[in-house]
Formats: sequence, structure tokens, C-alpha cells
Amino acid sequence: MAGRTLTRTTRPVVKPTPAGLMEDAGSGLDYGTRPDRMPGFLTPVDRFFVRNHAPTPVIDPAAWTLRVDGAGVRRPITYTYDELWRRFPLLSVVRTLECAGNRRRLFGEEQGAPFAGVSWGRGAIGTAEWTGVCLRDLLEPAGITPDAREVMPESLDEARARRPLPLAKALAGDTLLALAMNGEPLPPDHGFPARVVVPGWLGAASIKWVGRIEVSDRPLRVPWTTEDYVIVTPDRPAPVPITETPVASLVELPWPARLPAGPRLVRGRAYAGESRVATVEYRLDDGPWRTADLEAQGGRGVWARWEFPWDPAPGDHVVRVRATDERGRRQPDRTPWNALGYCHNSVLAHPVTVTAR
Ligand SMILES: Nc1nc2c(c(=O)[nH]1)N[C@H]1C(S)=C(S)[C@@H](COP(=O)(O)O)O[C@H]1N2
Ligand SMILES: [Mo]
Repeated sequence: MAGRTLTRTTRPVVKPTPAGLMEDAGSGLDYGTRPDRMPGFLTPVDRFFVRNHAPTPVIDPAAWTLRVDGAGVRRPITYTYDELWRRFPLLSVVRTLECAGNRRRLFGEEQGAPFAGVSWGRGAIGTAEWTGVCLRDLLEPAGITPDAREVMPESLDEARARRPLPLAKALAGDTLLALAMNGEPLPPDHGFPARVVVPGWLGAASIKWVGRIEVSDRPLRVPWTTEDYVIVTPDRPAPVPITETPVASLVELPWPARLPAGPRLVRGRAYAGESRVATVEYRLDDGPWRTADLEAQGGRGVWARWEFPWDPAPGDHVVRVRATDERGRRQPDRTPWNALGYCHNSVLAHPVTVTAR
């Protein structure tokens, strides 16, 4: 039984989370990447953000199994860890993962009142090369019935995390059960032995430490689609589950930043969920909007890198960046309030003090 493979670690997060690389979000379980410590296109594991609702479990892969069952399949099926590596074609995809609560602290500042929930700065986002088995390949041997509606991965940690996906998203060619991250077996904090990666969707869909995948023949209601990871506003009768994350961008500088005077490149990333980043613009103080150079265009579900040259005079400055995706959706000046403080994607007024050299 998979549950017996679960043991607890002494620290709720296994990997070191040094302040030089990561920002402690204050819960003891959640750490963001420092935006000024993102050197490559991919986010190295040593600084990839961690969002844990319960301590990282340590799972013995030899005892671990993955069960596929539910009313939407003809015959339940159980896989072992070795079988996943041996039996299926492996797929490697570069995809970005972003928490729906990313920038919640800044959202609170914009609204003039803090939100409950993890107090994220800008670092609850990262990009990795995920290697694993296409979820579709794992479900098909169980015989998906014509009545199948939703696919719900469920975790083995204390949180028993689970969140349903519509069948079409679960069967998409790049929705994975990932076994490796950036070329190494998944690290414990990121879901070892196996996690789901749902490209373009909020991080909460990408369930870590998966032990079961239920295929249902009806819509499933679980806390992560009824109470949490939902948009709640006064004008809506019912909470709306979040799916895709909105277009947003970040500047690879500390907040606030202090820089010595002199010409430089300002760099950053932009991400647009299931879409692709089309353009990135920047504005220095009260100047006009100008177009930044897109340096690495990741494509759909992957962030893009951008940069622009700046030769600032000593003094206090404000840098603004706004991204637009291929569907024409652009970052707004303000994000409409929602009760849980999700999906903040306003254009940020990044404070930068430039000192004389
Ligand atoms: N089992 C489990 N899966 C989970 C979570 C969790 O707490 N437990 N957190 C989710 C959330 S809210 C996010 S944003 C991502 C974060 O993935 P990471 O910790 O690998 O960055 O994992 C998701 N999957
Ligand atoms: Mo999240």
C-alpha cells in the first residue's frame, strides 16, 4: 500500500533555502526564487520556488505505486516506479510553473489592505525541463470510457492535495507525469517520485507526490476547486476555479533596487500561461512606453526573456514593464480585487535608487 512508504523529514522543506537564493514567504513551507538570482533560462533546482501545504514527504520509490482508477476507466491499473521508466516513451518539455498567489504581497499593497494566504513577492514562478510520461499514455491502458469527464491526480503527503482537470487538458500532448526535473530525478520538495505538470495552469494543478489518478464520469468537487484556488468577487454568485495564469512580467532586480550609475541592461521575464508572450514594453519614470528586446522566446506555456538598455542618472527612479500575449491580452494598471488575492498581474512600479559612482 502506497501510504506505508511515507515518512516525515525533520525539516518541512528538504533542500537548503539560503536567503542569498530564496525569499522566505514566512510559513516555514514556502520559499520564492529571488528575481535577481535567475541567471539562466531554466531555474536551477537549488532556487526553484517551493509551495508546500504540508511538509515534504520522503517516499521510497521501491514501495511506491501509482493507481489509475475511477468510474471513467474500464479497469483500474497500478504502475510501479520502475515500470514508468521502462514501459513508456519519455517526453522532455520546458515549461513554466507559477503559483496563482504569486505577487500577493504586492496585490495587498496595491489594494491598501493585505490578503490572507502566503505572502508571496515576485518569486513564486520558475521554469524547468520536465521529463516524464505523457499523462495520456498512462491513462489509456486503463481504458478511458466515453463518459469520462475529469482527471484528478491525488497526492500522498499529509495535505492529500487533489485538483481535477477537464479530460481534454489531461490528455493534452504536453501534460505530463514528470519523473525528472532539469535532467535529475525529481527532488523531494518538487514531488519525488512523480508529479503532474499542467502547462499554463496555476501551479496548484501540478500535484506533487502523486499516488493515485482518478478518472471520473462527473464533475468532482474538492477543496481546491470550491474554497481555495478560486476567484471570489462580490459580483459572482459562486467561486470560480482558476485555470490559466494571466500575462505578467518581472524585472530581475531586488525590490527596491539600488544600482550604481552607469549604462547597463535591465533584464527580466514575462509569462502568459497557455499563451505566448508577444511583446514586452518598458517605461522609465514618466517617459514613453518603448519596446524591449525579446531575447529568448520560450513559446506557449514558457516564459520569455527580455532586456533593454538603461543609463540612469543618480536619483530615485521607477521602472515599469508590461507584457502582451499573442491573444492581445496586456497587463493592466490595476487588478480587480478578489477575496483570496490571486492572479495579480498589474504593471508594477519597480522602485530603483541609482547612486553616483
Ligand atoms: N501534493 C502537493 N502538490 C502540490 C502542492 C502541495 O502543497 N502538495 N502545492 C501546489 C502549488 S499551490 C504549487 S504553486 C506547486 C508548486 O510546485 P513547486 O513546489 O515544485 O514549485 O505545487 C502544487 N502541487
Ligand atoms: Mo500555488
